[in-house]
Amino acid sequence: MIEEGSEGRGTVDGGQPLRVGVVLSGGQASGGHNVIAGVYDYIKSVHPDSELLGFANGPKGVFTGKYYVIDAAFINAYRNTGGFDALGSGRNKIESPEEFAGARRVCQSLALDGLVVIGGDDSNTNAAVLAEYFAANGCSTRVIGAPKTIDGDLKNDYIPVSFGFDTACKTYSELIGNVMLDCLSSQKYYHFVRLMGRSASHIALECALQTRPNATLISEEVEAEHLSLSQVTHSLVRMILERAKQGKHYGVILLPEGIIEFIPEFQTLMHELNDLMAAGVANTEEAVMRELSFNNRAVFSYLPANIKEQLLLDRDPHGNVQVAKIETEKLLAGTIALELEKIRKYGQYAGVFNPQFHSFGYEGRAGLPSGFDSNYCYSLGLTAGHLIGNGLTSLMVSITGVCGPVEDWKCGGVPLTMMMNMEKRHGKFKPVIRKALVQLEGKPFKILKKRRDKWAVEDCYRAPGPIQFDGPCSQDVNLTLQYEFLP
Ligand code: FBP
Repeated sequence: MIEEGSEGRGTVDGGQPLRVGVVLSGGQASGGHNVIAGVYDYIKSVHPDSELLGFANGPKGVFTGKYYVIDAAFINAYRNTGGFDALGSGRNKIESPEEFAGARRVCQSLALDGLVVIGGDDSNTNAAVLAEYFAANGCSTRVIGAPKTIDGDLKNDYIPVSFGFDTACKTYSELIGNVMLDCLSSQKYYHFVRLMGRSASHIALECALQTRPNATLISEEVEAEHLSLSQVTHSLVRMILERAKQGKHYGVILLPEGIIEFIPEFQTLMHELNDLMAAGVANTEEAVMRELSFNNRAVFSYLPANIKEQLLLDRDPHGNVQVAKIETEKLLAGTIALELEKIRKYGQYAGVFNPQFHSFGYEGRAGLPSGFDSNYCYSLGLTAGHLIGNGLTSLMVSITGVCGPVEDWKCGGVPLTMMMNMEKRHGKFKPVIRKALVQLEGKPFKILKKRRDKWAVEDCYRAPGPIQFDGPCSQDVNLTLQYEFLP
């Protein structure tokens, strides 16, 4: 429990001890422990009496005052490890007036000079609101965000990448490469691999560039071209027929978990479902069927029972649909099988379509951080410490130049409010940090587009193998960053 204490001392870099809190927020991402280690090393370098407190189990730990004191033995046991198990994480947010007041009381009582929120877009949105609240209510605790999420969608001109993306993509690419070699050996299955990434398709795109599958669906392209489920199905069926002509009844297809929200008919349906659930309509099939508009009811009623159930799962505390639980790969394989059977009746297909399903998500969020994520996270922590030590608040740590040697990286902070736009959450428009989706004009997608026709029919599979922690490849950054930032 918290002890009563004085106000934050407002120390700046200059030799006085600092008291800082850290909190891990949202989904796990490899490297989080190194952020904490960076903050620890920084504040101890300022003064040996500086203290680091780690709030337990996400933002709830902040307003309830549940924390650990982080000493050298504690942090040394977690340096360069994956997971968020040092403190635990949580998707809870600081939302109600009581929770804001609780957070202020805790931070003031602990005399915190700063609070480092290690989180994604939603957690950093929360950090921005908290920083404003503290400033407006006489609390001198500075709030600094560190960009975390495997999804890779927290990026902009100042934030080249969120931590965890590099490790997650390398982990999934190893698994996909293994599946590809298995597929090529037996030549009897179509493997559907659903990859994590709530909205943006950065993970699917990076894994495709790494492994060269026969097909990759990119949600942003599906949305831009208004492709319906039936059009997406037809494009995959064309690829399957083309391969069948060569006697190939196998292949590997990647899809991002968020794709369902980008297919126009589902987008409209899910928006209405979100609004209904925010308005208190029960999340049962009967209840929503009574309330849905005509077109959405038609789409919903034709869905298989498992997909209906998955679409009705509770939204997360930030109002997001839990796409990680929706088995879109099974929906797609079902529509493909139906289409192939129709074509078979016309005598134009005599193949066998045997789908196998994989969903790679949680296994990529807590592995040992890649060389890049280890260095990046440690630098994020050191920089967060510096920003707090220099009296700054409401910033996200910004490190640029990350494709070059670490010695040349440029470290600083960027205002959290600069990254915000209005989005509908729980049925209401709110300011939130803008998600960075895959840019269809960007180099990574253009490279995929240029190469994918060849990959569709030929077997150009690449199995990159496990993450390297030593040797010449250990510091390689992912291809997305390389294509975006290197000539
Ligand atoms: P963050 O944005 O909090 O980093 O989480 C991202 C993510 O891993 C998504 O890719 C995935 O859809 C979601 O978390 C899964 O959430 P949960 O861990 O609550 O099942």
